[in-house]
Amino acid sequence: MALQAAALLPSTFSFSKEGKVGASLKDSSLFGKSLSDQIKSDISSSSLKIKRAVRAEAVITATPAVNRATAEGKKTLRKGTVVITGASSGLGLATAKALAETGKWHVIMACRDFLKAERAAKSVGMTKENYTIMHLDLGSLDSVRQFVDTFRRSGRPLDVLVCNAAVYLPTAKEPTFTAEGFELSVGVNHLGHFLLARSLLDDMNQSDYPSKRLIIVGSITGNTNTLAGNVPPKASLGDLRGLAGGLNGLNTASMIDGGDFDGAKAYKDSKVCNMLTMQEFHRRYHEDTGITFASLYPGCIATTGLFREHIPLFRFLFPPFQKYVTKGFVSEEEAGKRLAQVVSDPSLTKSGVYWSWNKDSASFENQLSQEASDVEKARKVWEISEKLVGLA
Ligand code: LMG
Ligand code: NDP
Ligand code: PMR
Repeated sequence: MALQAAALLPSTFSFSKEGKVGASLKDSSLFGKSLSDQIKSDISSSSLKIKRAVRAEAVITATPAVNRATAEGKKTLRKGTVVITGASSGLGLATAKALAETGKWHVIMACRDFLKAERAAKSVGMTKENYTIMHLDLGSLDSVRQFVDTFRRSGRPLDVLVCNAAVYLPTAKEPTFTAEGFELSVGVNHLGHFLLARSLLDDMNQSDYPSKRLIIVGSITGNTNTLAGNVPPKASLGDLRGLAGGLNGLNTASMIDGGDFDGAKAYKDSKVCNMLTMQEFHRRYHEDTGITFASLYPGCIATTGLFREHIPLFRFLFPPFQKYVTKGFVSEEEAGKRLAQVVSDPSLTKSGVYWSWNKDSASFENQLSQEASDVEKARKVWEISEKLVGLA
């Protein structure tokens, strides 16, 4: 499917590839210094602005102008390109729809099931010029690498990446594994996205779009500073011994903390990794790239496919429970609008932030739990993850 999809795309390979190699993150002098030296709080915003202006100038010579002059001489923003993983259902689909219908975005739906994605896009009324489906199975690192290659060959710039796809396996008694042998929940939700985001950062850095963003979907249930995060089993990464061992369940545990397999905990742990990863990206790259790194909890979207593996009684009771008891329920449509705001709203450009929404659907910067904001743990998760996915 991926190859078929790639074959249909315009072949601007040599141009875009040259451009990308020329300005690669690794090659850039901006990235010459040690990455662990990135945490600097005392940089004045004016020096940042100058840096960005210089960079923007450098990029504009290599890529098409971001603003197109209209007849009246007014500048309009070109259409942005956003990649959304898991856009074939639930939050991802609702976000794809919300962005596509503004006419300001071309959505790359990065999905493991091509036909399901096509049907989903049609079912919500998305029109052909506003989306492209590209194959991505986050449970296979080869597939992630192939996706990156297919995307590059499309010749499109990358302006925003949304890491949204996830699996939740609350009833599984035994762990299942990705192609590389990582426990599936952490393998798909965290490690697949980690490789994807790291690989595409370079591409995003070269885009001339004025507000580039990397968004990772987090959750309240990974945050133990909330009631929802205290429903057992609670997230906890421990000393990361299972992750360091590769989560293969053979010579090492399948759980990050080294404990026995628990599907609900594995999911919550993976969300903690997502939120830690977003902050580590921020610390390492925000200052030099100007890219916004953010995560969010869009509300409890109790009707999505996320709960497909749960028992029928749970699926029946969960939506009314969230609607009438916790009042944390949001519809897929509302949640999609929230994530679309994080993608494109001019007021949500702050980096390193975890967004949530209040009862009136107004966004606010929320507090992460102690573990989900642990700087040292974020660095360790990053370093172990880059070894596991073959980046270090
Ligand atoms: C694990 O169970 C599962 O084992 C795992 O597979 C995975 O799903 C994981 O986090 C996900 O959860 C943990 C367990 C917590 O959660 C439960 O599902 C227990 C629900 C027990 C609720 C008691 C209410 C009894 C009412 C009967 C009707 C069914 C209602 C179902 C509600 C839908 C599901 C949310 O188990 C515990 O350890 C128990 C401790 C829980 C306490 C929390 C305390 C708070 C109190 C508050 C109020 C709410 C009342 C709920 C009433 C709901 C009525 C619709
Ligand atoms: P859905 O199950 O509806 O959507 C998940 C998407 O991920 C699907 O498109 C699914 O594809 C895709 N996916 C699963 N595995 C893979 C894989 N190996 N490779 C590529 N794509 C894959 O769930 P939601 O919309 O609820 O979840 C979206 C995000 O929102 C998740 O990150 C979740 O953690 C988060 N979230 C959800 C909440 C909720 O209440 N629902 C609350 C807080 C956060 P396919 O269609 O083929 O199955
Ligand atoms: Mg939870 C008090 C508010 C609240 C909120 C906002 C959520 C969100 N939940 C809340 C409370 C409770 N939940 C309470 C009091 C209970 C015990 C009755 C409870 C139970 C519960 C279960 C069994 N909740 C769940 C489950 C799941 O299987 C879901 C889960 O943990 O998946 C990992 C879940 C969720 N509750 C939420 C949200 C957003 C979920 C979906 C999980 C996610 O995507 O993070």
